[in-house]
Amino acid sequence: MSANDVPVLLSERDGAVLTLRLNRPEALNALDAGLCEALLRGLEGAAADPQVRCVVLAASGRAFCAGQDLRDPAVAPQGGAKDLGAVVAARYRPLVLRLRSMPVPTLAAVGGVAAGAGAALALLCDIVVARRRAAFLQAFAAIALIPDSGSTWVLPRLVGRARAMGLCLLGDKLPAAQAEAYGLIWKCVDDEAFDHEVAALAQRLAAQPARALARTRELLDAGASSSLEQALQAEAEAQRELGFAADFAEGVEAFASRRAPRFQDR
Ligand code: T3D
Repeated sequence: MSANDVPVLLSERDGAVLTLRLNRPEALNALDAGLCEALLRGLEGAAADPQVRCVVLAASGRAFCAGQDLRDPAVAPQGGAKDLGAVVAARYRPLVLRLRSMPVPTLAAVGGVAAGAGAALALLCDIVVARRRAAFLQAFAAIALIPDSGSTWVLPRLVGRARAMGLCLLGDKLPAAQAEAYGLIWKCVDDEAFDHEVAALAQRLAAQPARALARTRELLDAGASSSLEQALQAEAEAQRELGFAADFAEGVEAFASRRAPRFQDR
C-alpha cells in the first residue's frame, strides 16, 4: 500500500492471465521498497497458482517505470552515502531471478518510458510489446551508476555489444519503433491498438504449453554461454522430461484429431 492506502501493485485476472500492474503513476511507477516487495510477492503468488498460465507486467499512467525511486531514503545520497550494493542484492536480485524463472510465460506491456531497473524488468520478460509512444532508457550513466538488475546480462544478449554499449554509455532514450528494429523488443504497437494487442497476445500465451515454454526459456538462456555439446545434452534432458509429460500426448492427439490442444502442465 502507498501512504494514501492505494495499492502500489494491482492484480487483475482474465481467465488464466494474471496482470501485475505497477501502480505509482504519480512517481512514474518508480521502484521503492514497497513496490519491489509487492511485485516479488505477486510473482511468487502467480508461480504458485496452477490456474495462472501467463503473467503480464504492466503499469498505470503515462510511464511504464522510472527505475529505482531516487527519493527513496534507502538510496538517496542526501544525508550520507548509502550501500547501493545491499539494496540491489536485497531488492532487485530476488525480483530478477523470480521473474526469469517463472513457470509460465511472461509478457511486458510497456505503455510509456521504461528507465533503469524498470527497463531491465521489462526486457527480462519473455515477450516485450511497447506502445509506439514508449521508450527505453539506460538511465544509469546519467547518475554515475552501472546498469544493474540484470541489464549487463540481458542487453548484449538482445542487441549485441555495440548497441548495448551505445545505449548504456550515451543514455539516449530509444523509441519503441527503434527498439523493435534493434531486436530489443518483440513488437512496437500503435497506441490505439496496444491494449487489444496485449490482451490477445496474453491469451495466446496462456493457451500454450507452459512447461515446454519455461524449459525453452531456460535452454535459450543457458545456450547463450554453453558449448554445442552442452546445449545438445541439456536439450536431450529437457526433451526426455517433456516426452513423459501429459502435454506432449495432448499436443499429438490434438494434432491428429485436428482440434485445438488443451495444455495443462506447468
Ligand atoms: O539505487 C540503487 O539501489 C541502485 C539501483 C538502481 C536501479 C535504477 O533504476 S537506477 C536509475 C534510476 N532512474 C533514473 O535515473 C530515471 C530518472 N528519471 C528520468 O530520467 C525521467 O524522469 C524519465 C525519463 C523517466 C521521464 O522523464 P519525463 O520528462 O517524462 O518526466 P519527469 O518530469 O522527469 O518526471 C516526472 C516526475 O517523476 C518528476 O517528479 P515531480 O517533479 O513531478 O514531482 C520526477 O522527479 C519523478 N521521477 C522520475 N523518475 C523518478 C522520479 N522520482 C523518483 N525516482 C525516479 N527514478
